[in-house]
Amino acid sequence: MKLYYSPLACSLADHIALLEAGVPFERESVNLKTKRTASGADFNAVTRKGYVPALVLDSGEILTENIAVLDWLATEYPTLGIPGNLGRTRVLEALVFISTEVHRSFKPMWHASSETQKAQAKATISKLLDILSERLAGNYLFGATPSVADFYLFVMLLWAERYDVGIPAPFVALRRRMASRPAVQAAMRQEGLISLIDSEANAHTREERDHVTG
Ligand SMILES: N[C@@H](CCC(=O)N[C@@H](CS)C(=O)NCC(=O)O)C(=O)O
Repeated sequence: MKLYYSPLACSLADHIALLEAGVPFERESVNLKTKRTASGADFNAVTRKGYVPALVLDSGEILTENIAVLDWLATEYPTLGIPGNLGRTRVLEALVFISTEVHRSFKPMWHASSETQKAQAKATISKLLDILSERLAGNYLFGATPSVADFYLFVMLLWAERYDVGIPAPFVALRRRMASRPAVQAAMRQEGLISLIDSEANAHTREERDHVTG
């Protein structure tokens, strides 16, 4: 398996998922402006869509679209999903909300937009994250362990921090919790992003220690 990704792009969710699953995979970064991969290949030849994530399966088939890639990963490696009757549907429901509502709402932040449009986008994202936080069922969206939906959400929470978007308090805690996970730290290190979460991960470790010893 090979993941095409770009640092801090939505493909970080898939990168984390692969590391959480503990499966062997290759990865190659893509310059999204030039559409060249790190080895100099033409990324448009991998997928004409020209965007990440793209996951090349061992069969040679190529999966694109984050919802589909994350759903495939959770089906293939069930620890990345949630069990039960409606388990897969609930994860899909969250993935679709994160992709088509939250992710899409960030677009004015990196396209030429007025300050008013950016302020409107921030208010929309805060409201959407607020709605999503209402379904938090434990330490993570669906309970005690994270699913692929949490990995995608985590990327949105990193973007929120970068663009100064207000997020609900439970998601500040979730971002910290995620930042302290070894797979998340490994993915961030591999993408050259570890400095973004150093303080969060340390804060979480401090909280845990104070909780245990306090
Ligand atoms: N519909 C795609 C969109 C993915 C997407 O927006 N990828 C961004 C990074 S987060 C990208 O590669 N943008 C570069 C481009 O579109 O040229 C999906 O949901 O996977």
